[in-house]
Formats: sequence, structure tokens, C-alpha cells
Amino acid sequence: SSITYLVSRFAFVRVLASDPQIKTLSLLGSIDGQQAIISVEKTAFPVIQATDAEPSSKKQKLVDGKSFLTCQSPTFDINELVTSLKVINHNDIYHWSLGLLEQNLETNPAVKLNLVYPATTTHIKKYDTQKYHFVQETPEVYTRIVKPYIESMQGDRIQWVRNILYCGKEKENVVFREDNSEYGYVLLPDMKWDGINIDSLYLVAIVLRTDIASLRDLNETHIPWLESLRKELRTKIPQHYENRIASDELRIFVHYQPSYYHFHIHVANIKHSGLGDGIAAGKAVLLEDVIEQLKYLGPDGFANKTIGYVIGENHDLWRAGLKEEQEKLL
Ligand code: M7G
Repeated sequence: SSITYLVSRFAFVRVLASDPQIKTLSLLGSIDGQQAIISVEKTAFPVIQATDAEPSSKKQKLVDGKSFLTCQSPTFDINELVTSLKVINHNDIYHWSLGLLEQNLETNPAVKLNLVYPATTTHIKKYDTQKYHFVQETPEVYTRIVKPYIESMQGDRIQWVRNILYCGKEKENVVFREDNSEYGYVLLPDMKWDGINIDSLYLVAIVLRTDIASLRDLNETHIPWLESLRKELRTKIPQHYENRIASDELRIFVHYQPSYYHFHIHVANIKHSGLGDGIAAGKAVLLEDVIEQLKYLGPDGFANKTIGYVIGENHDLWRAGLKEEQEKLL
């Protein structure tokens, strides 16, 4: 069913989380008796800096077939963006007010709405407000606690990945696809991106090979493969977006722990800081640092390393034993 129809039937249960800094809200509810999560995020302003702007004759630019609002400083019109101001107060030379945004579903949407339906308990626990802890996962803890968990998470939970890799799902948005079996991958817009604003550009590269669940499975034999992937991402993405983003403006990283255990690489605009803990130390590891570390970790690679990261109390791994391990550490 269409997202419009599903959202119209959403019956609110409770607020899972709200973040005033990154302006997001996650709600738990149900749709026709099954659990659903709606997350809404206020979008960034669709502004192209004067330095990146097209010749001023063009007011609209086509991006992937969609028109894109550009503003050529100094002709940018604030009154086209904000309407109906209501004064809060003023003092001397200072004025503050509230306003309404001029919005347009194609070129300047005000909000990005994601729906997970039907949502599993794992989804709900992930979005829910929770306490976080720093843990150090030794190779032994990995084998005993984490590995069995990962294996239990590789079924239905990564169906969306298989849909992209083998069933042509989201193919209309694919940025690049390399089908060579050894080096193959699919690069496409992440569901976190609004697909419009380069300032918040967010792509995901999903590898075709299925033998790597996470960072843990990487070793020195993977260096040439990762190195070639790294180079391709840093050249193909700027080309695809007509150099509206430069190679060194991409933050390329993997998550540990990821939410999905089929190896994938995150690519975001370095300007995009509104990603919550997604780019924080203790979650994101830069691809370049992964490759560099592999040069020193020896034949077993990350299998031999104690990896530190931040984990929420709702995460099944916390309950499966990481909690007890942490208590032993100090
Ligand atoms: P992760 O590190 O496993 O999880 O990354 P997390 O960042 O969500 O904690 C998975 C990435 O894939 C995330 O950036 C998701 O936003 C993205 N993603 C997840 N799903 C279910 C989809 C999807 O169906 N399509 C696309 N394009 N991206 C997705």
C-alpha cells in the first residue's frame, strides 16, 4: 500500500524519541493492528552556495530529473522562503520572530517522513529512548556472544538488501552498479537522504559478496578490494553529482555495530552533522582508517582486535551478555 494511505491509518501509541538538535521525532503506533514506527525529520534548506551556483540565468536546475531550487547570492529572496512573520520580541537592534516556510513537495519539502511497517521489536527498541554504554568487544566476546547474535540477524531482517542486490528494488535511483562478482557493489541513495539536498547527501554502497557480515570479518586479503571500492566511491560520486560535491567532501565509513549484517559502506556529505550518533566515534569507523588498520592487524585482521563501541541498553547484545562483560572490565 502507498505510504500516504498507511500513514493516514496510523494510530498513535507513544513517542519513542525526539531530538531538538537534529529536529527529528519518532512515534510508535499501529496500522490495522500491526506495529508501525513513523520518524519525521525537518529537512535542510535547499540552498546552493553562490560559489557552487550555476550561471545566474538558470533559476531551476535539474537534478536526477527533479527541479532543484537554487539561489544566486546576492539575489536570494528571503521572502520566498519565509512568510507570515509573527514577532516574539525586539530590543534595541535585535528582533526575533516565528514564521512559516514556503514549501513545495518537489523542490522544497519541509519534512522527510519514514515509515517502518510492520515494525519488529528490534526496530522499536532501536528507535526507543535508551541509555547508552561504552563497551570493549574482545575477540573472545565476539565469538561467544556477538557471532551467534549476528547469525540470528541474517534472515528476514536483510530482505531489503537482497531486494536491492537481486530483485531490482530501488533500481530507478541506483547511482552506480558494478556486477563483477569479486568487486561488485550497488551504490544508491540511503533511505536517510531526502534525495534533493546535496548538503545532506547520504548514499550507501552495498557489496554483492555475502561472506562479510561486518567490520569483524575483514582481514588483509580484503585490502585491494576495499582500496578499489574506496577509489571508486571518491571518483564516481563527484562525477555523478556534476561536481556539486568534491571527492574530499565525502565522509566514508562503516558502522560497528551496524543494524544490518551484510557488509555496506556509508557515504555522507562531511557537512552533514545532523546524523545523530551515526557519525560519532564509537559507531562510525572511517573506511580509510579501516584499510590502514588492516595493514597492521595481521592475517586475521579485525577478528583479532578488541573493538570499542557504544551500545544502547535496548540492544539485544547488551542483554545477551555485553552488560556482564562490562562489569568485569574495571
Ligand atoms: P547500518 O549501519 O546497518 O544501520 O546501515 P543504521 O545506520 O540504520 O544504524 C544501514 C543503512 O542502510 C542505514 O544508513 C539505513 O538508513 C540504510 N537503509 C536501511 N534500509 C532498510 C534501507 C532501504 O530499504 N533502502 C535504502 N536505500 N537504504 C536503507
